Amino acid sequence: MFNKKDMFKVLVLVIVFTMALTACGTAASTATQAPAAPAATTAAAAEKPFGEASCAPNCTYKDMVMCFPQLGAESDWRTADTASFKDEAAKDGFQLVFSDAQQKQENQISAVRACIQQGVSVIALPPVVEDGWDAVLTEAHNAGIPVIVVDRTVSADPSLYVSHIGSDMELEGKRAAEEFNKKFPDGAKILELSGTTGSGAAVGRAKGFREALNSNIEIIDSQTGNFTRAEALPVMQAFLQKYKAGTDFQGIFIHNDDMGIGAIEALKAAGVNPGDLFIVSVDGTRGGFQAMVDGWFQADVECNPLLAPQVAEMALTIMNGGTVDANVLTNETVYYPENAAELLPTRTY
Ligand code: GYE
Repeated sequence: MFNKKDMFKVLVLVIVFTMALTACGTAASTATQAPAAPAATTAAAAEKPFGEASCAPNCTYKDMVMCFPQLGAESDWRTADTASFKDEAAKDGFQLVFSDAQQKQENQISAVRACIQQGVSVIALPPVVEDGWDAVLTEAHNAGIPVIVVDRTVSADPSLYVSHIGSDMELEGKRAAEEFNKKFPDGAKILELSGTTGSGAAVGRAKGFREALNSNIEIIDSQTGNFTRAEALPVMQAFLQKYKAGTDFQGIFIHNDDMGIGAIEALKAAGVNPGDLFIVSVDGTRGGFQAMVDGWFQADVECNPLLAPQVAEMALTIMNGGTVDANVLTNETVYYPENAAELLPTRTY
């Protein structure tokens, strides 16, 4: 019925028809896919790492505004920590939004809220206490602002912040306990002067201390001195009213050097030679080293306040869309009176 010429015509027609259909199909599918485009954009946005800034992947420190709602100025450790952040900002050239919460959580929360309002690039939060951060961390998260928890820890869900950088407070407590275990193999009675109630530093140190302390060493009393010299002094005085140094207790675990210095003052004022007791402190500040040189502290567990270089580097990585570790712990040691005099001049805080 069909000759070759007709066959050719049919073939051409079929091809043309198919092409038209395909074109229509493409047009049609483009049309039907059009509403799907935003979905594709949403998917891409969801894949974007949390906290990535619009300058990514080329953000520099000049693009960074870091909020640092410091918790207070209660100790030499804190002073050094504040200086570390201010120096780092000056060195790197990022803007630091600094505030001092005077050890009050509500002040820190207000400072964080102000930073969210301001639209900072990152919040480095040193939480005064562990609990009560969920609401404000959620607000920061909803605003797309990454939070790095610095120094002390929070009890909030880890999905609400990007990372934690700081010391292993439990390990510090364990290290202190080991000093007592070595000193008192036959057991002893001791006191504890602890840090701010509910703070990650105090909770962690107390926990690690108790976990590692030999069962023949009894903590007969534990009171907070809120990490300050001024508050530790009356607490030590009250201890001395209740317990006789040397008889009722042979040692004191003190959660930071400032409280240790306050306690030494109280001991001396009461006519007790602090060197007759076994005192172990935490931080490793110049004041702590001096107390070892003077013979008052028998060991000082290091806690390093110079956290800003790591925090700044991590913040920039986050802004550039990079991945970071969820928990970065500081490498630390224990210092002893033996070489305290030699090391004191090298101490920067
Ligand atoms: O040990 C103490 C300061 O949170 C690790 O706070 C910090 C502690 C430090 O007041 O001196």
